[in-house]
Amino acid sequence: EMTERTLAIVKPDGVNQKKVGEIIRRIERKGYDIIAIKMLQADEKLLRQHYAELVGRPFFPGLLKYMMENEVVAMVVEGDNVVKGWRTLMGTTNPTEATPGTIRGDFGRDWPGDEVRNVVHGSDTPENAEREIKLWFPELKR
Ligand code: YYY
Ligand code: MG
Repeated sequence: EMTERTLAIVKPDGVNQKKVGEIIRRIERKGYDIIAIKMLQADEKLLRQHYAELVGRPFFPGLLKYMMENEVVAMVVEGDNVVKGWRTLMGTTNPTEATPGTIRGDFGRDWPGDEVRNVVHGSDTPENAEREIKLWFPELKR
């Protein structure tokens, strides 16, 4: 097994729907360790770095607006194969396709013509996880 870390974020719609506790419960039930956690208002500078590869995409302005419409809860989560495992708990990007029982399948929304509201973020590779953790938790020294 590979112990690794990932960046998990409860997005503004997760906070608005009061799903923070439910999401943390699922992380802990899976046996992962939350090694850092904070609530913060993301700003445009942070989000442009976080989503650097998506900045030119047509949906990016909507994504920015969505990610800034409330505070978010950011977490560093540690465990065996947690990068892939957290994405399994999240479900697929598009909530209408996400499997029931996943966070996005249970709590996500995708109204036609509106932006994807998919409740949570998770890093897609261990390398991106380390990059994102540095960005969101510069104060974390381990
Ligand atoms: O990693 P994940 O969040 O599942 O998807 P990404 O492809 O990295 O896109 C990040 C974020 O952008 C996604 O969670 C919603 C939004 N988005 C979108 O609104 N429309 C798309 N066609 C693709 C992504
Ligand atoms: Mg992604």
